[in-house]
Formats: sequence, C-alpha cells, structure tokens
Amino acid sequence: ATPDPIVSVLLDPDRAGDSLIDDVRRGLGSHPRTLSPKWLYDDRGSELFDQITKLPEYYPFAAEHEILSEHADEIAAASGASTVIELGSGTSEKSRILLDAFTATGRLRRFTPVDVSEATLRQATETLVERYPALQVEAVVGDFTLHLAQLPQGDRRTIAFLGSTIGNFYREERAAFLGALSDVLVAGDSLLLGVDLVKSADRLVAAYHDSDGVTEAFVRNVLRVLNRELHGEIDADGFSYVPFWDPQMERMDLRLRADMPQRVRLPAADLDFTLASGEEVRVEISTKFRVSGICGELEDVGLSVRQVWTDRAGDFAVLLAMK
Ligand code: AVJ
Repeated sequence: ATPDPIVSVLLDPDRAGDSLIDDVRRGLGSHPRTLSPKWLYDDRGSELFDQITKLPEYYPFAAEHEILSEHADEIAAASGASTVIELGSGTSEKSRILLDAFTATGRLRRFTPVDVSEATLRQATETLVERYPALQVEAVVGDFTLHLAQLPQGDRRTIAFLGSTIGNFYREERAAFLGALSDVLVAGDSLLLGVDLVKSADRLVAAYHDSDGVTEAFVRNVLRVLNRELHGEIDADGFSYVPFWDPQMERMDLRLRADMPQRVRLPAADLDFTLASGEEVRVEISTKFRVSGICGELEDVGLSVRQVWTDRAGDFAVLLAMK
C-alpha cells in the first residue's frame, strides 16, 4: 500500500509576511538597493523558473541533468544514504534521477523535498508518491535558510542542494549557510552540491537574457509579488531588465533599472520612496564557481569532498562531501 505523503508546513504565513516586510525594508533601503531572490518564487515565479530550465540558453539545467543521469549510481553508492533531503526541490524533476538510483541501492527509505512554494511542492509530492510507492515521502514547506534544524533525522542522510541555488548567496552568507549545513550533519551524512562554473561572459549573459524573455518575466515578477503582498502600485513598465556579468565578483547580477523617476509606495511595509531615473534594484545574484574554490569552502566548514563530477563540456559540477 502507498503510504500517505506527509506535508509539514513550517512556513508560518504571518511570519513569512513579516520577514518579507523586514527584507524589503532593509534591502530597498540600502545602496545598491536589493531584493532577496527568495521572493521570486511565488506560484507564478516557480512556474516561470520551471520554464527557464527548459530554455536552450539556460545550460545549467541540462548540464546538471547530464551529470546526474550519468553518475547517479556512483553518487548513490558513495552516499549510502537511507534518507535523501532535497533543499529547494521545486518540481522534483531532477530528484527522480537520484531517487531511481538511490532506490536501486535498496537502502533508500525516505525522501524529504523542501521548498517555499507549497503548491509546487504538493504537486511534486503527489507525483513522487505514485512513482515510488515504497518510499516514505515527507515533504516540508519551508525556508531552507531557517528550517535546517527541523529536517528529518535518525537515518544516514544526504542533503541535496542542486541547481547552483547556492550561487544566490553572498560570500559571507554562503559561508554561514555551509557552516549551518555542516552543523546539522552527523558522521556518515553527506552533502550533494550542484554548482555552476565560471565560463565566458557571452554564454552567461545569454543564459540570463534569453530571447523569449522568460528570465526577464521571472525577475520582473518580484514587482508583482511586492504589489500584491504589500499593497503597492509599482509601475512594472517603468523598469528595464539589466542582467550583467561582474567579472570581479564572478557572478551574474540581475537588476531592474528605473527608466524614469519611480515612486515606490508599499503601504503594508510602511515604505514610500523615490528611485531616481537610472537607479537600479538588484533582484538576484548568481555566483559562478571554480572547483578548487568551492572544495576549499566545504573543507573550511568541516566537510570532506569525496568526489567531483562535471559534465563533458565542463560547465557545471556536482560535489559529494561527507561529514
Ligand atoms: C535557481 C538560483 C540557480 O541562478 O541560475 C535562473 C535562478 N535566475 N535564471 C540561477 C535563475 C534567473 C537560478 N538558481
């Protein structure tokens, strides 16, 4: 019999509202003005991101897919986990490649997808339960920056953090997050980390400025989220999308630029200010990595890198690090 999927909701909608307000106040009040990429993933944003992964220009998805498809058995064997936890699981499409391989080891008992988007998570969970009837699916609607301590315990665990989502963090945040991850892992547990690698600016810019405008719509969606959640009347048409490669920081920097002075009123956050013409708001960074650099960062927090896989083109890497 198929066990019922368990979906725990750790995101308290009221507190999510407060944290949006705090975030927006802090971010839009600082210079350069920023917004956290976390707020890009409402239901519409999650749907647009899913479309991004299918774009020909967005190579990271295909590259990571290639790595997982070709090495899933090795990954499963090296990890030895009976519980797989996936942070930012989205539609769990990639998880299936891993789950097939982990199931084949005969050790896997439980899968915990974690995502902020409840609708996406519930849908994914239904599909997973059908496909893996013997698997205990314990989904968590949560924010992986807040809820690491509340993830399932007790088994030998692998935490998968794929898609180069770690590229969204600033350096100090990344160190803190990797440290926090290492702290919740115990001996024998592991981290499976996907990172996008530094490459030519042309390809990077193309991946974040696709010809169909899907990425632009995804980034602009944050203005709709602010208008909806904070009762704003921001004129989205008054902004242009400005993605660029920052070679010093080795990251993509995705911004919205006010084409003319813009009044930004967000009554629910008690915010009211004016952006000068040409002023920019950074909505997301996507840091790119070098294998030696990220290995060093993992070792620095007490995780020992066991294996590194790359796709044939050398665009993307997946690392397995043990506690
Ligand atoms: C989900 C953060 C990995 O940085 O490539 C894709 C998000 N933004 N296109 C990335 C994203 C615009 C994506 N991550």
